[in-house]
Amino acid sequence: MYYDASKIENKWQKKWEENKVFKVSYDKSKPKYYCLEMFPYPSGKIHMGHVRNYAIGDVVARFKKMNGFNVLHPMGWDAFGLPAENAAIKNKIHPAKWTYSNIDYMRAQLKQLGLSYDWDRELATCDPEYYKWEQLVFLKMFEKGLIYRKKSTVNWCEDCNTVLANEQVEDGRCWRCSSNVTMKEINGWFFKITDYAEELLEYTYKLTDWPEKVLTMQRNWIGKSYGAEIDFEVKDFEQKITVFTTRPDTLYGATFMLLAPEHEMAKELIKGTEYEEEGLKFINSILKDDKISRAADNKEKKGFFTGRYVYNPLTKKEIPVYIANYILMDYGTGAVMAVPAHDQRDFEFARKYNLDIVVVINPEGESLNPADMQEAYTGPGVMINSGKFDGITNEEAKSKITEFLEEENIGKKTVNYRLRDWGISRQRYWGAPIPVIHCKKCGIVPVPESDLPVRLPLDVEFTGSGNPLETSSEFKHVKCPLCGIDAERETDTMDTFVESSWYFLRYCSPKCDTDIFDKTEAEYWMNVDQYIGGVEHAVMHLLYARFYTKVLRDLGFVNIDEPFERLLTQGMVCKETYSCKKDGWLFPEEVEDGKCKLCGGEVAIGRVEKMSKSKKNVVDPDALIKKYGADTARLFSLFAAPPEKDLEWSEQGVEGCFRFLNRVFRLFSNNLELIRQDINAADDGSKLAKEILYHMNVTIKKVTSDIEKFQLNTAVAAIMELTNNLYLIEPKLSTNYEKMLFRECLLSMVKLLTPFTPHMCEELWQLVGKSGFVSQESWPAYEEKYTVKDEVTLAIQVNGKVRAEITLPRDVDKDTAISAAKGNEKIMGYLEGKTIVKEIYVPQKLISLVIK
Ligand code: OVT
Ligand code: ZN
Repeated sequence: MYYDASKIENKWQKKWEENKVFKVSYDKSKPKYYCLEMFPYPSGKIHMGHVRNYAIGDVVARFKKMNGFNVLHPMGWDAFGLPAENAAIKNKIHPAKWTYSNIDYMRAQLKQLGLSYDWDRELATCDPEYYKWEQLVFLKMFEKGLIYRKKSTVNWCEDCNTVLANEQVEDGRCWRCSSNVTMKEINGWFFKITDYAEELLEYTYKLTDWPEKVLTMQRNWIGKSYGAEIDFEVKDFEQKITVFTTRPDTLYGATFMLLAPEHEMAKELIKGTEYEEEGLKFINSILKDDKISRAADNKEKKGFFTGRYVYNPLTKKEIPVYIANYILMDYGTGAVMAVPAHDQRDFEFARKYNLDIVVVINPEGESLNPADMQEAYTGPGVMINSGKFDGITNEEAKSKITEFLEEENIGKKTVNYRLRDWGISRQRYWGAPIPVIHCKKCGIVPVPESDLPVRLPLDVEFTGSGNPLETSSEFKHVKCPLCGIDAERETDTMDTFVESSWYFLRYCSPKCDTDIFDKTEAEYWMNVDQYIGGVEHAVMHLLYARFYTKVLRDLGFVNIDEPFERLLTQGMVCKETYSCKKDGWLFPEEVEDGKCKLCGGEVAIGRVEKMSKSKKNVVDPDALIKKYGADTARLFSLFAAPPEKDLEWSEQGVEGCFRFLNRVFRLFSNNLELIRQDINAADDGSKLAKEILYHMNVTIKKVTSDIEKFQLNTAVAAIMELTNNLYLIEPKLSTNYEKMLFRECLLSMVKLLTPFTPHMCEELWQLVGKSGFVSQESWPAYEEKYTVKDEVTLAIQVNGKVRAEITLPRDVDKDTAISAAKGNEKIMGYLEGKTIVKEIYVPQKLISLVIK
């Protein structure tokens, strides 16, 4: 009998499925636990990142189930998105077909991993039965004023006649045709997430079981800042320009003003002047650049003088107005008071265009001279050159100057957020259609609820040019629901992050066809008790899901404020890379004796990097499972590193896990006779029995608390240690009582291992003659009293040197300990012919004898 992983795994996967072992249903009488892993994009095949994510989730789900919880552990598919459409263009396969065949393949892979999902709850977001509810929510949000349309700039490829997602722009060129990407203004739909900025921020302080790192990232993304809005009058011009600044303390140092090229006043100020022609050229040239590179710190600062001046409201001086590439409309008002002495980018700009630099804050005990400054001074200090505010600290000046501006009616205190509204429009086919109709007479008309879902048409061409939805006349041409004239359906689809913003709610009652979800069931299951996924979703997905949950709450669909109680962000799966000068990245099999097999050149053993196809350091889960089995794949993913840390792939590590499972299997098969009999013996006071009790209880205690703390790697290590100890104990077994405890310990060990390597554990459970599934057994209990060893090993010193060790009862008294030490054979040798002058006993540590 040997450990035949693939046979065992197929057998138990089938049995779990046949017996619906992981099916769950709403049951108010039981405590619930909702364990959720981020659902995958059906991109083709699973990768090791998935294996790790889902193995971690499975340990938690199985552990909670064995602890008596009614565990909701669902799985589904984040099925819309660009890859399906790219495949359609490249391989002439319909996105739906591509997606569903990937789902079939990946579902089979996940089943091979033995994950404890309730597959009856599986959903795919591209199913109209799913997205129709999203369309309903869209209508409700629209009605409530939470959705609006506005113009925004997108990446545009002229040749493909299409909008490009950021990831489709490679070095400023189109991924498909390599022509230059330009920026274009188009209309799109926006969710008013900014309405929730304050609440989203506030709750980051209440999510106590989220990683602090993620909370910080969310807070930075929301980016709340206090500051002031200040009006600047324009010389010889009607309109004022309002700036937002977080540094009102530096207002006296504002020596010029900068406008974003998009700012409405940029064109206004130059209209009809000698600056107009060149100015427009400048604006257009900047708008071609994407915003990220425009605002990059190392980007050259470019400006255009408008010929206009504004008055600094405090110094009353005329200061020039420039249009500048690095000013964006996204923050504040798109107009900036430039303070070169105290802002680095403004400093660089001032130096380049020879503009005044006026210091208004001196560092404590220092006096800055603009001519000598190498960079802006952005630290704290004492005010100068600031009229009546001289001499106070700049922190004080912040509020004092703001108050003054309010009194004088030239400014006001404001709160600003970095967070922008969520642009959800995609000019794409493979997404949930936005349920509105454009009518020449009535304007924007929501699709009547009774007409939902607005289904994606299937008669669409994928040429790579334009939005495929535009080519479906059946889809596009409709009658206006209000007035009946010919109208056009909206052809934008929604960002896939909309689907992933509420799938966890749909899992509560995925088949419900009368509502977005069954309210009673959602109330029972929510919140998600444990959410697990990659840290790349720390900001957008998690923020969107939190926002959408709050929106659903305010629309009366749910009664919760936050979706995810506890969050675990897992680390990356990484592996060593290889490369040579000539051929670049190499597959490990292209390397032999440190040389490249292709060119014979020297191979550089590269850094450990996140697995990726391009770096050729990928390990394919299929191959791994084929060679070692799913239990080994799972165990390695869990054992090799703590979940939140990066995991470095190691073939030896995998081998080690495989050997361990074989060792466990052998321990059972070697002792089959013993463990199959139900021994019942009374405590015979045996020492070995105590040892078994100790190891068993200590391990149960450690594994239990480790899993609760997500220290899954150390939990596995504890079980490995137990295995070693049982191997040492086994040959010493003699009394019936010892055998009984040994058997009990083995049974507990199977249970402890079940969340990690469930297939082998089911097999062992059956092997020892148990019926039913160990997956449905209850978690082993331990008794605290057995977790303290009642014997301790003490060192015996003679004249300060350790000469022997002795094992004695933990609570042994001094006299007994010392006479036991004197009676020790080795020690007796040292004592011969000498006199003891001092006897010291340090309980549980040592006995020290001083002799002469
Ligand atoms: C894998 C994790 C993900 C996520 C989950 C699903 C990868 C961690 C990064 N549908 C969305 C999604 O992310 C989720 C939705 C809720 C928004 C690697 C990558 C390298 C592994 C690799 C190997 C070979 C080739 C390529 C990569 N990661 N760690 N290691 N879907 O399908 O992408 O964060 O929690 O599982 O991922 S998903
Ligand atoms: Zn109409």
